[in-house]
Amino acid sequence: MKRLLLTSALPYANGYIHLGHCAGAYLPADIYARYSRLAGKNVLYVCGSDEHGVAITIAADKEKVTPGQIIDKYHAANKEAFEKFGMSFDIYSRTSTAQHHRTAKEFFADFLAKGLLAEKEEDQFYDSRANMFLPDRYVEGTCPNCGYDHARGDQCDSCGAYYDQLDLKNPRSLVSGEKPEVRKTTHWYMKFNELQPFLESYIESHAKEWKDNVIQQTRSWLKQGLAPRAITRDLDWGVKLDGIEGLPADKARGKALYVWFDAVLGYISITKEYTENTGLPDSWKEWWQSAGTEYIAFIGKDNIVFHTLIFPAMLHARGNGYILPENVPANEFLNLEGQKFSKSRNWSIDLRDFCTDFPQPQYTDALRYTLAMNFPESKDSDFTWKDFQARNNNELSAIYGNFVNRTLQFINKNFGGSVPSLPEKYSDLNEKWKELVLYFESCPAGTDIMGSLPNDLAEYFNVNDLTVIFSLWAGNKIASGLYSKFRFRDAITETMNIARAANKYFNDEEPWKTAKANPGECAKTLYICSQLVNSFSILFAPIVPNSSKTIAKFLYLTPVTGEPGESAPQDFSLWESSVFPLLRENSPILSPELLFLKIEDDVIARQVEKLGSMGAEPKEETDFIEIDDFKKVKLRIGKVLEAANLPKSKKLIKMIVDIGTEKRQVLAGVAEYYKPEELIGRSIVVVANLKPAKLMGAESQGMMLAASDDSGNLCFVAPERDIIKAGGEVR
Ligand code: B3M
Ligand code: ZN
Repeated sequence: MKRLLLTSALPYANGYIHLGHCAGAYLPADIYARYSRLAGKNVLYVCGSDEHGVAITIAADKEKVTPGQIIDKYHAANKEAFEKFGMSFDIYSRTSTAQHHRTAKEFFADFLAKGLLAEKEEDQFYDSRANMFLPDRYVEGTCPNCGYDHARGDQCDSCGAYYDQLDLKNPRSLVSGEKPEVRKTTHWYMKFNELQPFLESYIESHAKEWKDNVIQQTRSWLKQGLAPRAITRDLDWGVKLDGIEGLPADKARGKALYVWFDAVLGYISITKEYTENTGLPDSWKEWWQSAGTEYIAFIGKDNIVFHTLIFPAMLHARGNGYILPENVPANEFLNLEGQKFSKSRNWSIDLRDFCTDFPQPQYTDALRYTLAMNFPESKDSDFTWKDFQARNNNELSAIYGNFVNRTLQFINKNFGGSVPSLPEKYSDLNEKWKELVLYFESCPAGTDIMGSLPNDLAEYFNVNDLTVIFSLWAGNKIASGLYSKFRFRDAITETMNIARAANKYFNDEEPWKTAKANPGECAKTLYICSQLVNSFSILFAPIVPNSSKTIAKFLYLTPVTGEPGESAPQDFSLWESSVFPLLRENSPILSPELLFLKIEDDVIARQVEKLGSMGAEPKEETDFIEIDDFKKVKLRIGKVLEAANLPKSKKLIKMIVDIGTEKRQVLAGVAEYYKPEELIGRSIVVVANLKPAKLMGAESQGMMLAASDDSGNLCFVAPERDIIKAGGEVR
């Protein structure tokens, strides 16, 4: 049986998980894991907390505790919240374990021995009071471009300029407040450039199946060309470099691995922990080093290149038969009531707060369903409380819950609380049902399925029976196909459509009439309905597992919801078998309670009120300006005549630009995104009336417009057609 290895991005243990995280990398993976287990796959679903890097140390500074306290607090809280949310991890561990540190160091040592790491000396700010080098997020000062006084170490939040840390004016250490000195430090750079050809063919070999957003972003990185990247930091927190073979102790002192280098290896170290726990310590290799395993990495869009390029490069460079992700189905971002999630503005819903306010499992299900129906699969999407209410009341409750409830109520009232026994006429209904499904299976695409139905089946079933069994069979199949393409929203819509068909069946059969007029027919109807209820407990399990457990209780069955350790026979697809009748005649049925209670308006209103209650800032768009304000900025088309890297700067490119009336020297912080040669001859939009500024000793007589996003992409803004001469006005 094929093994399926699933991972979700390891969340930083520096804050609480919110619904945006859930919709990005966690719930899709859980739904997929549950679906795959139900479909008979041998699944291992691995996750854990990412506990290193400045994300952790900054949180510790802010809360005035140690990094160790930060990770313990948030690891425990997030683990618990995930459990309540029904995440079916096989293991949820963390990166602070000895196993993890060992694993990460092994990779580093291996790359060092293979000559894949280059040692480089560079200048960096050093806080002599705090005795530490200052990573970019730990310094602030005056922007060398616009003069903004709280610019970060490598980037100005006010004007967007990128610069070298050392160009910052009046630098201040955020640790001690002192002016840092400049010291030399050594770092190890991984030669990702040497792996470019391999990565190109890896990515292109998957270009057809992978999602568009994932392929586009990855290709654009490859197009820029991969550069060597520093994989170490001067940091007192993380995987330390001590005790690594081939690395002298004095060089290792004070250094830790860059968090991304160790974090992705967490997937492997946590798998090792899992197999150790099961008593087969070596069997992690079956998951990571065997062609019989398919590996899927679930993430949010801000983590794409780390999973499509960096991690695959590391796995490939390590050799040893390590497998690579077969797919990286990254989601876009979920917004909340039309705005970005923001903890500082209290514009967020933390999972643990949700679980406190809605402790009953049916609401967890309603949240899972609502998030899933709004997954940002191909573009950013939105969660609103109103939608949550509507999805619960109008879909889960009114369609799915209603069908389950009316069926089981009816059986309790009219059939003494057990699956109706079939009358003589329908004694072979199970056989005929199977024949019918086999017939559906045998029809080539495009067949008029009902029109060419064999006579015996057409006479045996009435048109309502045929329609509902067909809906079950087709919905099951279509949903499977959609799940395997990671199209969860559509898969779930299909599933709900089967429940819609089931309600229609109940209505059309009018069992309340046949109960007296034709009891045999009534028994058949409710027999079929009870089979559907049971099948729904399987088909809805990946999405709303708690409801499936409740149905199992009504039917006196052991619940099977795609969780680890459930005793399903290996290689048996319960999912596929759910198109057949599985419940036996006369098996007992409990008098049901409602699966989903309606959610009232006041409950929703209270939640909406909570949002932003700690002083939300106005939305970005509401900060209007007058047209005359805009006109103050003179935008012109500039043609790049010359371009060269500015000596001693990693980020700046110096260009001579023709803006029609004159030639200007313009500096732009884009060296990480463009090669100078690429820019010569291009038309780019220039701010022509910006005061000249000095950057690294050179004068910049203008600014070029560029666009950037949260994923680290940046590109120039250029006219859509190259027909405008230099000097052309942009309005
Ligand atoms: N912790 C970043 C994040 O939480 C990072 C992911 C690591 S995946 C190996 O978005
Ligand atoms: Zn600035």
